[in-house]
Amino acid sequence: MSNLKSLSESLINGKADEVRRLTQEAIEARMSPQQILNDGLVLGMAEVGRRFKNNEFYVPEVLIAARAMKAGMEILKPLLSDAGVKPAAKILLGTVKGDLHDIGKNLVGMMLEGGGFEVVDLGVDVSPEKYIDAVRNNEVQVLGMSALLTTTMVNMKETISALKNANVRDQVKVIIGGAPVTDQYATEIGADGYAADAASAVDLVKQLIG
Ligand code: B1M
Repeated sequence: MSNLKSLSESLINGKADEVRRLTQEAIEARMSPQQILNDGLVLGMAEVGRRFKNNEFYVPEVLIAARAMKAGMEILKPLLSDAGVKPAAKILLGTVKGDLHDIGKNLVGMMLEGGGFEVVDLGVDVSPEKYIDAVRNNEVQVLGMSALLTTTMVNMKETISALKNANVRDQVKVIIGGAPVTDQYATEIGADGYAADAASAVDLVKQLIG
């Protein structure tokens, strides 16, 4: 157990090499990949999320911790699929049409992966048509849109209308976020939820897929 505590702590401190080494050690000690994921990596990432929410951590610390998480996940991923461990849900993520800001979206993606979800990242400048194709071609439970510009947040509404017209709106829960976006806007455009930051996005997804 103490090994997994060290693993969590190394992740929180963004020490990718340590995370890699301790993940390998935990595997060699015959711990299950799921236990290493949940009690080591995910636990550490949850603490990173908590600190970020409380302004104890800022964007650079979160990105460094997320990189350390990825280092551990690279080793665990093949073992998890061998063990048949399914991600809690699959989530589509993108920055809406006309918008090239992706730092926040990437952070949200990393935190979601840290929370045990599978993320399909569509990138930036994602048109409604691209979202629709992705919903049709992937078995996803949640569709997440990010926007940083007041001029592009309207494309969230456009996307939701397009999803309805394509008869795929009911297949996914839609969540939105980004600096100019609000809870009220989410309600107004018929999204299922809004998250103010990456850690809240993880909580929101957990709540929505119950
Ligand atoms: Co731009 N930019 N930018 N920019 N840029 C802003 C957003 C701006 C507020 C700066 C300003 O004027 N003060 C302003 C928007 C004004 C407005 O619309 N109200 C602005 C502008 C005007 C522009 C251009 C139009 C500038 C120009 O060319 N004249 C242009 C537009 C390009 C385009 O998109 N078409 C532009 C370009 C750029 C760069 C390319 C230079 C660069 C982006 C690089 C990149 O992303 N790869 C950039 C940057 C870096 C910024 C600022 C400085 C920082 C944004 C950022 O990354 N924040 C920004 C000013 C600012 O915010 N201080 C600004 C850090 C990030 C972690 O936070 O993205 O808010 P954020 O994400 C948070 C939450 O919002 C939330 O969680 C994240 C983590 O906590 N969240 C979600 C985000 N998405 C979510 C999705 C969810 C849930 C939560 O669910 C799906």
